[in-house]
Amino acid sequence: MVLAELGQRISHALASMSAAPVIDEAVLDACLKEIATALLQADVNVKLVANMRNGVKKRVNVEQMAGGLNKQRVVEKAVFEELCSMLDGGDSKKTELKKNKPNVVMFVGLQGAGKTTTCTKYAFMHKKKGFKPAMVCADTFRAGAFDQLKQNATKAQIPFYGSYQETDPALIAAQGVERFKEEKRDLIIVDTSGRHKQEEALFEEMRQVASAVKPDHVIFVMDGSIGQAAYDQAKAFHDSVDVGQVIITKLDGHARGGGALSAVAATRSPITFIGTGEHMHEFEPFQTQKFVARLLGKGDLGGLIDKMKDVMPEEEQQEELINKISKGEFSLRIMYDQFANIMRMGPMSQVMSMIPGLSNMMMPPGHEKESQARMKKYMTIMDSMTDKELDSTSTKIFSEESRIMRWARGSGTSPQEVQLLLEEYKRLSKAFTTTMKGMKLPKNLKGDMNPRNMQQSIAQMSKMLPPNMLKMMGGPNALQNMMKQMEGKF
Ligand SMILES: Nc1nc2c(ncn2[C@@H]2O[C@H](COP(=O)(O)OP(=O)(O)O)[C@@H](O)[C@H]2O)c(=O)[nH]1
Ligand SMILES: [Mg+2]
Repeated sequence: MVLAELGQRISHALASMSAAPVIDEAVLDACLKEIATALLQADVNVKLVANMRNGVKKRVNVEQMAGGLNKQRVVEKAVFEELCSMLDGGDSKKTELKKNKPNVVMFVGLQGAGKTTTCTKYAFMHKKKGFKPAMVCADTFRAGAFDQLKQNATKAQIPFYGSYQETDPALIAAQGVERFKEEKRDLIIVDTSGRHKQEEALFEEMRQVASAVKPDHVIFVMDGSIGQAAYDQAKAFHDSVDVGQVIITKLDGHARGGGALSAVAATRSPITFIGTGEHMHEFEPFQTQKFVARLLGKGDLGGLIDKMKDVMPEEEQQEELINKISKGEFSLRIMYDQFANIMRMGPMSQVMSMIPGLSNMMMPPGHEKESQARMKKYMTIMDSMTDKELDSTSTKIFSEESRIMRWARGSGTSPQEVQLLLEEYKRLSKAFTTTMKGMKLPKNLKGDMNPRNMQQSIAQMSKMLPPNMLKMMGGPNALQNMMKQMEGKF
């Protein structure tokens, strides 16, 4: 069962309970039974489910409770809190990195779990926070492992270490860590190998690498969609090396909610981050309450805002940008940056799924992929332009054949495709300069988000979205409705 479905079923159970004329012991039991079944089918460990059921019953005393509405709230709250405590992996302070000392972080997990990808995301995120990360490839098992790490690290501009000849993972790991300690790197990430299944050879290797590098942190990376196997797998890794935190990957796809819950229970360690896609920025800190709220269909406005804030340029740049655009100076570079922003936000469906009430109204699948592919192509063409061309605000540059040929050649596209870019540019330029005229900056984007100005900000942000994106979200009216809904919910 996918995460969204689990959430729906729990919400359904709660809703049918509150529809009952009186909430008594029997009604509560029926509701808890439905929730328990949903959790079991979502691969949550049997024992955890039993605990959760007992936990709710302990918190809720049906006899002593007042009227119906209140009862429903009390039960809802108890379920919410029990789910949160299921995900509580103990002290999260222990997972923090120290400044000004080399932090050695070792990643473990089965093959294909997403270790190498996650190492890069983790390194990249900490680099943005001011750390000096480096990556060591201690995977000598999988052919091409070093090349993959090298490629990822290069893309993220992070130093790396590895070897094509050496076959002893512990030795490479030790050499790499030593090298980067000498180079005063303060976050040294050790990527290890995996196997397709849990086998002793892998755990022995993990013990050897761990004793060679003495990691400050061991992170267990788990594919969010592995199902009932999660508990045993997490426990097996926890028993071999000192796992202190969990990262769940592929929560963008058909991930089951239960795996996350089970991994926490098995390792008694918190989930610190989640992977929500293949790209470097598709990585977010794990927040228990948000996760559970999302699971229960309460939406995740906070997450959406964080994401928007993350991709919004700094305030001054923003001001400059708006000034330029309202004066009609919409250059290709501005268009490029806008595309990059949209790409960084991930597929629209992902953003939309965070908006309450909208999760079920997704666009037909494939739609956003298409438009992303198109944007990527346009960006490639723009990559082969000179700075002067990018900063130009005139469409005249598109009338010179030699220029068009150069861009097409440089980007591996055809002159026709360059023409399409021109059309898009003209359209966006017009749309942007008209909408932006007289627009005020969403000042409160930066400050505290209370529900009222959150709504305003989203309204204003929507104006800054390219029109095709707005269309994808259902047009201005749909957006208006959405905000009304939000007002009701928060
Ligand atoms: N959709 C999605 N794919 C992911 C995510 N994390 C990793 N992957 C993909 O999973 C595959 C295996 O990842 P890799 O990092 O090589 O796994 P490793 O064997 O554990 O090092 C690759 O195709 C990744 O692009 C994620 O969060 N979402
Ligand atoms: Mg790998």
